[in-house]
Amino acid sequence: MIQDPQHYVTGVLNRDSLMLAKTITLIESTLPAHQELARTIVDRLLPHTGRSIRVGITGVPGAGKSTFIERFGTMLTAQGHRVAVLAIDPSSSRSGGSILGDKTRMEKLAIDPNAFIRPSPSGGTLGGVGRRTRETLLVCEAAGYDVVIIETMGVGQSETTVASMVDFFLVLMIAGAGDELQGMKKGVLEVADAVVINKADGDNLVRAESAQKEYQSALNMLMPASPNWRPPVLTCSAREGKGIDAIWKTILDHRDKLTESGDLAEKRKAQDLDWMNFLLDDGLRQWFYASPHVRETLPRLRRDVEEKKTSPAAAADSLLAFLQTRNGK
Ligand SMILES: Nc1nc2c(ncn2[C@@H]2O[C@H](COP(=O)(O)OP(=O)(O)OP(=O)(O)O)[C@@H](O)[C@H]2O)c(=O)[nH]1
Ligand SMILES: [Mg+2]
Repeated sequence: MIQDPQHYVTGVLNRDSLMLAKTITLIESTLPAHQELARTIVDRLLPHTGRSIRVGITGVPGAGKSTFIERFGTMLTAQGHRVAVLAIDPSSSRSGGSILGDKTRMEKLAIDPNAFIRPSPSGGTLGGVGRRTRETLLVCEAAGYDVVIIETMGVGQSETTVASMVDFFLVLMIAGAGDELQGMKKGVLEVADAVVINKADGDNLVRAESAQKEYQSALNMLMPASPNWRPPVLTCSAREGKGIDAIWKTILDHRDKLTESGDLAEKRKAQDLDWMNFLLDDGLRQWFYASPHVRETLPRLRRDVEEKKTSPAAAADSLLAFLQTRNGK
């Protein structure tokens, strides 16, 4: 393992994909020495970041994310773009080894010299996933990828994590999915910049079009995040390659409108501040619970509350007050 951060920085800026991959490995490492090295590298690359279109894609398993990204990505590289695909909890974590499956579903993109595909390990806390993915996104931008796609499965909480780091959040749906999907929809629709009904082909075309109408009226009832953008509902067939170009046009249209209005710059600023706040909260909490006094006192206080020797509020106050007198002076 090379220790000199500049070695990685130069490699990434020279668009050396091996050095890019090595840098991401450092970012993903749990070893403190690697994390420190990664932080220095990311800091030095920071002036070279921010110039990509950041697109988040979510959808339930089987919605067609991989098939869609293959079509979408190859269309973009054919137009001269350089595309990075980062996948949070890819199928590999469920079925143990379908990175191979994904590579076959993205077979053209996987060997495209202008594309970079990186499944990222999904383990650990949501904060950990957020950090790794954010830093990987920045490093990809420094390596000259001008479209960065972050894919996540539409289950659990990772979709809000992804929505909080992209410019455009696309929700891929299919017509006639079961109750499970209905559950996911609500929260996720609120952060969608567009909803796309995939598999609008063959026997499914009519159902996809009626789903489009349903989703559009559901979306119309929500308060848009920006007065300058009303999230549209589109249909596509990733398998047949239909409607893919219209989705890209929508993303560009969104970018133009929000750049002009200043909303995009504001959105990115707010995302950075939110992330800093999250890190502060997270750091404070970790520091608090790791302090010897808290570790020593907390079990006793818990018992006292259980046995009604003290009230929950008094127990919490006594611990917080202790830290105040100790560190507030
Ligand atoms: N008819 C039709 N089938 C599609 C389309 N897109 C994807 N499929 C099929 O749907 C299945 C799932 O597609 P994937 O691309 O693997 O879906 P995914 O969302 O990546 O799934 P996970 O990785 O498991 O979350 C595959 O059998 C695809 O061939 C489409 O536009 N039309
Ligand atoms: Mg997939």
